[in-house]
Amino acid sequence: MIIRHNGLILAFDVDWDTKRSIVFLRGIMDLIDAVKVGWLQLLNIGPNGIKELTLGINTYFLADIKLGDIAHINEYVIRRLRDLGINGVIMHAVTGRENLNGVAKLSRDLGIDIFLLISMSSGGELYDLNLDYNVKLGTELGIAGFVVPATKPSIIRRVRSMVGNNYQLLSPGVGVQGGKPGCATASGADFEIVGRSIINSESPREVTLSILSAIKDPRC
Ligand code: O7M
Repeated sequence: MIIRHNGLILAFDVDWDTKRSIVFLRGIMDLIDAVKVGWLQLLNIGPNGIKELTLGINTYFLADIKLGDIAHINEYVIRRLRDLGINGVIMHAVTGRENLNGVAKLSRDLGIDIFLLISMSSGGELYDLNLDYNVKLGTELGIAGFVVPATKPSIIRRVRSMVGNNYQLLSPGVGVQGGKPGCATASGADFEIVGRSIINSESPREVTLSILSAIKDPRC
């Protein structure tokens, strides 16, 4: 479970080296609740670089590789990510129960949170056609929460009404993709996920503060 202080997760989609990454993160760490890393880190600084980040910055690290393979591969990846200091992992719901069952149990045993992707901020029409099925699947698997798009507030409201307060809802698509800061929170999300609006800004701290003020007084 991600501890909520601010309601904001940084999508850290950068190809920077670890030194530059750590300096940047230290500048805004007090404003964000978790750092989402993924393919950009894996392909640029590699697993050892990710480990350096998780050792260098004291926060919750969410791995977004949208994992979605057969059970045996999923389980290997989860174990390796745990060794790198990762706390939570985003997985595709679309692979179905058989591929998710074992990994959900393994993750609980290892203390890793699974967040299931059940809709997408762009496209994702097959997900949206099967929303109820995937939400129910997630609740039966005993995962930590769901990824729901800030660009589709009606989906956030629907998922929140289905799962109550027992699951965390993480919402990407804020800013560059069109989601208005604060709207996902107003619709029922626990965390808004923001990347480029912060990372590409000349003054990341000021932008982050203005997003936080929208999250504190959430509306669409
Ligand atoms: O704020 P952005 O648009 O620069 O970044 C959005 C991040 O959220 C980026 O890291 C995407 O991979 C991720 N994301 C989406 O944009 N849309 C989705 O439907 C799902 C995700 C995702 O899984 O984020 C947790």
